[in-house]
Amino acid sequence: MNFQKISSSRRRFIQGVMATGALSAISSGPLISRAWAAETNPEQWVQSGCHFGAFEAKVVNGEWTDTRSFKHDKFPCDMLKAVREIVYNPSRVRYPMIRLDWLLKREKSDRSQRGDNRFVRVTWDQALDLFWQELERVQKQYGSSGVFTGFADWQMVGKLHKAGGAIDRALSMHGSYVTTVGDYSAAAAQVVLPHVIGSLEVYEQQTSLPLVIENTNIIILWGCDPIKNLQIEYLVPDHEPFGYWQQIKEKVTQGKMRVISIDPVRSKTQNYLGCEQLALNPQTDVALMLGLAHTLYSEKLHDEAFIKEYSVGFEQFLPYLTGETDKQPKDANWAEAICGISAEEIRELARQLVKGRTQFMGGWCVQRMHHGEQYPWMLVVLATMVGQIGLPGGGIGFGWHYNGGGTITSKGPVLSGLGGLNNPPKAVHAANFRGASPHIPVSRMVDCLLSPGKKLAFNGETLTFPDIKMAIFTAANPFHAQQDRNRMIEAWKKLETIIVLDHQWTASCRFADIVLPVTTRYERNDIEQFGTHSNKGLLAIRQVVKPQFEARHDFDIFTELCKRFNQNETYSEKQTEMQWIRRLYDEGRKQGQETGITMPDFDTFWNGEGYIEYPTGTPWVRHGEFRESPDLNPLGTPSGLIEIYSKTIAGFGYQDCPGHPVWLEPFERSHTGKQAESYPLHLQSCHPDKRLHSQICSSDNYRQTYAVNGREPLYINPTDAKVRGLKNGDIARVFNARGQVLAGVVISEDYAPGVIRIHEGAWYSPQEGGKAGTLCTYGDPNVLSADIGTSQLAQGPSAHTAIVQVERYQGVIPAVTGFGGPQLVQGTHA
Ligand SMILES: Nc1nc2c(c(=O)[nH]1)N[C@H]1C(S)=C(S)[C@@H](COP(=O)(O)OP(=O)(O)OC[C@H]3O[C@@H](n4cnc5c(=O)[nH]c(N)nc54)[C@H](O)[C@@H]3O)O[C@H]1N2
Ligand SMILES: Nc1nc2c(c(=O)[nH]1)N[C@H]1C(S)=C(S)[C@@H](COP(=O)(O)OP(=O)(O)OC[C@H]3O[C@@H](n4cnc5c(=O)[nH]c(N)nc54)[C@H](O)[C@@H]3O)O[C@H]1N2
Ligand SMILES: [Mo]
Repeated sequence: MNFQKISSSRRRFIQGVMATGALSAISSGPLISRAWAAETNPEQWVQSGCHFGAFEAKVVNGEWTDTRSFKHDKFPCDMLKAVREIVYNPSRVRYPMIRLDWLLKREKSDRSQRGDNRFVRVTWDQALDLFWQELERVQKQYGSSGVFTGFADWQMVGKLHKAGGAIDRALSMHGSYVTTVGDYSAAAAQVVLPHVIGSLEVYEQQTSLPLVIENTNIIILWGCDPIKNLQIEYLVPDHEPFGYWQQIKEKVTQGKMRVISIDPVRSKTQNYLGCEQLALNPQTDVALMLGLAHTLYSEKLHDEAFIKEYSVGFEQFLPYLTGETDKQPKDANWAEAICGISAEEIRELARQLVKGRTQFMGGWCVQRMHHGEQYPWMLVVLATMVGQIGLPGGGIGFGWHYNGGGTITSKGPVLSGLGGLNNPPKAVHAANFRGASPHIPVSRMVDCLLSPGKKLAFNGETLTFPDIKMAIFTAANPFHAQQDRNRMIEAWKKLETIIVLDHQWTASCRFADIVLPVTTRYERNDIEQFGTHSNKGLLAIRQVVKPQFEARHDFDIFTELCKRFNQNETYSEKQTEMQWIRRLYDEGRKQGQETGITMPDFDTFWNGEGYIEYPTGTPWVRHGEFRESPDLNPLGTPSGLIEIYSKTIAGFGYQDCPGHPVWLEPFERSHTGKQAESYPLHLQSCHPDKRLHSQICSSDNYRQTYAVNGREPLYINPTDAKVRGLKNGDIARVFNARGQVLAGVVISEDYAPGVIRIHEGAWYSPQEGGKAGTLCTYGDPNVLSADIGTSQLAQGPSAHTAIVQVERYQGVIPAVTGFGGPQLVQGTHA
């Protein structure tokens, strides 16, 4: 591959032409950072960090040439190989761009042209004038309900350069706007678990892994793949959990601990640990859990004393479990018919659960399904019946695969970051939502666009969908994240104006009207925690290379936008980038002093090693305080106890989410479920081993390390492949009534018959840009997923309720369309 050579020489050429084009509103300040010194220093290693870990970049004459992992990271992640390419790849957003027809006709543009990728390059001033004029027009014409900001939060790391903080701070000085509640990650669990166990659970620290290693006899990984998913964190990972998982692996090998993965697929974690598996049918977890609960109850193995002291509502749940209410006992035989695990295995597992110390580790994929609320709720009920919640190495947690769950949290200060203003000025436009809801559940966005004014039940509220006319996306790629691409393409036509801020030319950019180029993390200075839950230390994140092309920091873009309504100085507080970083550091240092933690002064930190490690904390047990004293440390539920039956939820009267957990058929299911005949395969769209969602998919060289024939891999069982005449490396067409994609076949015994996988985040690459129903040439699984809320309770995404058919692709194989920049149209300025 010599693309690197080509692109880097082209880059130098363009940089030469644009010598002063990349001016940012914030200068580097009076401090000379190592990164700025790079200009004069012909060769050096610069420390930086990202969601994949901390690292050092080799910079030669201002160009990033090599990457090595951070010396304090003992388990560096492979994806670091892809980060350099994020700066230098053909899909980089280079200049402010406006969609051709929008530039000519603004809000009256032909919206069916969205996706054809024809754009005109404009100056920053033109682009920001248009952005501001649109905000003004929409606020005046439609009020607050006309403007929507959706960001899914996977902005780059850094306390200062937070894309979400940057947009909120600016837009809230201009007016109000429709926002989102919940996220794609754990929407169902986030809504149901506070009713059941009093907190979100998903984003919280877990029992310290050393206590698990010491005390646990059986770990149940319930749809949970920590070895794959712990590679990335929301902040900079320290990858400490991998050391603990290595110890767990040793115990498994020595037969001193059992780990059972309940998963239709042999996960990366299972393969790493060499552990056991129960390969249940997809989407049938609640049936299996009920079978386990029924066995515990009928064999009198459940912990009656624990249930009595720490929970409410077992008596309301029991008649359902025993079949008193519906003549159907939810026993192991009943469960077998649904989940495919033999009744004997179910009974045996139930007995094992109470033999020693059992730690349930619940992942999130199973709640990203239709009726996704039932799985976390029923898992809490099962753990309650086992009776070990709050014991070291026992009980339940839903965050073991995320943000370094199970590390020991340090005693160090947690630095704040860019946020709202303390005393914000009066907004230019007063809030006026015209009777509509100011927020919508994030994955209901397309429903909202298609049916403004419609009512939506959500967690006991009734929301009215606002009539959104203008959407602004920053640090989000809705053309990856959102389900049912073809329905979404139609819904997008309802929007008069779409603005996207990104550094990669994603499908969301192709479907936008105004695209603004932002800098990557590696073109900014910042500070960030090393370890999200562990907060192990503090890391200087230094600028590796200067902003490329005309990219600007999110912060600077919004400072400039605020200039249009005279609030730029309020916005920036007249602080430069380095002044901000110093301020955030000094606040943390002060916080540290109050708790006896000594940190060097800022200059020593920044100009020195740029890394400090905090004193370690002490091991901790999740729900331990509650178990010790439920009266003094009640849960956040109405009763203060675990709610097996929730009066609150029962009171909402939702048929699709009654007062205690139940087995409910999803709207479609493989393995003898509904509609399995026409589309017999279950499609998993799990989180990728080699990406963070859609991020780094545009790193061309790295993508080639996993792509098959240039397409996203489709993992399939040998039997399913054979009956379809598929071989490794073939290009297959995957389809259902919602859409069709091409993908590259990988035959693997890891996949159970009837279960296939295409990882989420594969870039949407329409054969005919903008046309609903067209073939996706690369393999975006959200062309095939359904856009239906989990239930009236949480209205979360049901991405993993998807069945499909696969066939060998016949005919001329089309080129992949999704990568690279826009098609430049010249000289058509309105
Ligand atoms: N490498 C990497 N790590 C990541 C991310 C990433 O993009 N890349 N994203 C991060 C984010 S934002 C999130 S939200 C989390 C996501 O965390 P999760 O949603 O927990 O992760 P997934 O990998 O999608 O799925 C976990 C496991 O669920 C299993 N599973 C699928 N269907 C079923 C089923 O019907 N029953 C059972 N029992 N198991 C099933 C899958 O086979 C898989 O092994 O990961 C985080 N970590
Ligand atoms: N089928 C299916 N779909 C899913 C899921 C699934 O399991 N299956 N999982 C869902 C989950 S859990 C999640 S969290 C979502 C993730 O959905 P998203 O958060 O939309 O996914 P990302 O690919 O991380 O998109 C982030 C975008 O922000 C850009 N970006 C990064 N840093 C910055 C920055 O500092 N400034 C600006 N302006 N832009 C930046 C990146 O280049 C990228 O294009 O996807 C969801 N979609
Ligand atoms: Mo997520």
